[in-house]
Amino acid sequence: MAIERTLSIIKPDAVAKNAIGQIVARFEAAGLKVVAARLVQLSRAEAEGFYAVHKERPFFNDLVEFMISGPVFVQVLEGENAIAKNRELMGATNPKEAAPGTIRADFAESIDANAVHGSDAPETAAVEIAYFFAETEIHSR
Ligand code: RTP
Ligand code: MG
Repeated sequence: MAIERTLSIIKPDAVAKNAIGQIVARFEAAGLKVVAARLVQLSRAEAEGFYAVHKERPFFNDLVEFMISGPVFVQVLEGENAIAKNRELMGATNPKEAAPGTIRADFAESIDANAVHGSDAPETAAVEIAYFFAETEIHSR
């Protein structure tokens, strides 16, 4: 299986709950390595740019407001099948539908405040990683 990289964001709700460490521990326990990380307060323009694919969706403004409501923890995760593995660990977008034991089932409150983001495909992972990190800031090991 291919070694992949994916962008993970621990969203403002989970950061505010002091759950960064618990969530990162789940990634590490599943064999994903944190190869880059930074705590960042997104500007409105940065959040709008990151979620530009959702610009026309009815939830776009709420999503941007939420993503700038406090600092987020952005990371690059690396490992076998990292994109799908991360999505599996995250659980469904709506925490009410997320499987027991997933991050969203355990840490998310609502479809808006849903604890984590994860890239959904290799192409989006590459774009999202480059949105936050220079190649010199990513340390495979
Ligand atoms: P993410 O991009 O954050 O990893 O989440 P996702 O792939 O599971 O969901 P996506 O469809 O990409 O939507 C991005 C984020 O927008 C919010 N959302 N709200 N109110 C709604 O119907 C609705 N749908 C999506 C969620 O916070 C979701 O994570
Ligand atoms: Mg998405």
